[in-house]
Amino acid sequence: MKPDVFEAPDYYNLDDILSEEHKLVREAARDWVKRDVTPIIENYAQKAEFPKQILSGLAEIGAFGPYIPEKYGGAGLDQIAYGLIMQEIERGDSGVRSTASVQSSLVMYPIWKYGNEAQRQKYLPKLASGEFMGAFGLTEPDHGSNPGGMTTNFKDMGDHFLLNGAKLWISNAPFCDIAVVWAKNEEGRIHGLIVERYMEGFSTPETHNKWSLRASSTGELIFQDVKVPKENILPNKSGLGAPLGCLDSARYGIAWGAIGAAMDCYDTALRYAKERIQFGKPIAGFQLQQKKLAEMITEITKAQLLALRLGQLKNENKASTAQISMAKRNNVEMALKIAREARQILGGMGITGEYSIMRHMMNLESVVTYEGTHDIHLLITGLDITGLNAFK
Ligand code: TGC
Ligand code: FAD
Repeated sequence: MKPDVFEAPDYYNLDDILSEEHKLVREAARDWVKRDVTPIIENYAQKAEFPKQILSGLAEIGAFGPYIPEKYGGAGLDQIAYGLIMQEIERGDSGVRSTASVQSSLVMYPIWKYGNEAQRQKYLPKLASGEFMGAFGLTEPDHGSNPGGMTTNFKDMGDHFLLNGAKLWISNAPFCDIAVVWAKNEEGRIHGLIVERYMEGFSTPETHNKWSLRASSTGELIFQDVKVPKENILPNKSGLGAPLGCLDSARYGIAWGAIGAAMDCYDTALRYAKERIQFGKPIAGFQLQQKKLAEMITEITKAQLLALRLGQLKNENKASTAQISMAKRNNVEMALKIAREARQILGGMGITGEYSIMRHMMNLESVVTYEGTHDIHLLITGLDITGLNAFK
């Protein structure tokens, strides 16, 4: 792969709005990605393997629990800093950002928000340091967009719960130490349970043959009469709103992360177009290539503004689910379109692993589907503005 000479575009001088802390956090993440991620990630993607050696680095830049209070080992940062970290990591690879998103927003967040103090003390510091890795089990083979239909269930056996069922498409599953698993009790009410790797009857087979997120480890969570101690239930929230609340936090991070992937594609294409000579001049001098590049920077700038404003709303606890959906949907589609256009600017070179664009493009095909598909987010906006539910 080519040396990492990335320069981040900031067409509307958004840095002027960021605090010194935001910029410091971002620079630390950016430097780490340049040093420890981009030199190795293509090779790991080709091998379809998650680079476990980067876990300690992710913890050091605050990617595990950026907004979780410091007393639990988190970085205690605000939502904009969280977004900037996700942006920088996804600039390197969406799969690496996935690992951080799941750990922070889908595992640490529910333990912090819905867990009791003993659970917070037991798990959060270890998750923040990367000593424990977590997975989030919501999706099932027959229930993806419609998680409320889940069939994974647990029975109260007096001194423990007995958990049965299966989850599919679970990031980090093959190497997780713990999983936050959503399952129905005998009354059909959804609860979160913390399942630990050592529990008998719990297995996590890896999902192979992915063309996307190849440097991220994806698998199943299978529960066959797993005895879960009663103290492992998350006591402070139940119902479908509990997992969906975690998704709000993760989707917000993705809205920022996708900008990182788009920036990397744009920066690569711009540099290539200025250097590549055809018909006696740089291809950047042809109007058709300028149209692509000008539209890319316009869309990146709009996405940056959307994410930044959403971050301000999140900091004030005012961001609605529908506002988050709009940003996730818009920014991921923006990144996917930019990856496709940037790939064309590189001509044949664009399909090789010499450049990051094709990997970003393939990764974004998962990002546009997970955490709520492109269609589902459109319907969330549709419901919000019309008051009419088009899901069912
Ligand atoms: P619906 O009837 O609308 O809602 C059920 C209850 O939940 C409440 N609620 C929310 N609460 C908190 N936050 C939200 N975002 C919420 N959205 C809804 C709602 O008020 C209601 O509460 P109550 O008290 O009245 O019961 O539910 P529905 O069954 O009609 O489904 C709605 C729908 C389709 C929008 C939702 O289920 C959905 O978002 N589906 C998409 C599923 C999804 O996003 N799965 C992601 C799995 S995790 C993942 O992909 C990780 S990828 C790895 C990585 O991040 O990198
Ligand atoms: P389906 O729900 O079957 O949807 C198929 C198509 O139908 C989509 O185009 C969808 O938009 C459309 N559709 C569905 N319902 C409607 C409707 N009402 N109206 C109109 N169109 C509709 N899940 C987890 O729980 N944890 C994870 O860590 C996790 N990681 C993932 C990692 C990867 C790489 C991938 C690919 C997925 C991951 N997921 C995870 C699962 C992900 O959230 C689901 O794939 C996603 O929610 C969509 O579910 P599905 O794949 O079952 O598609």
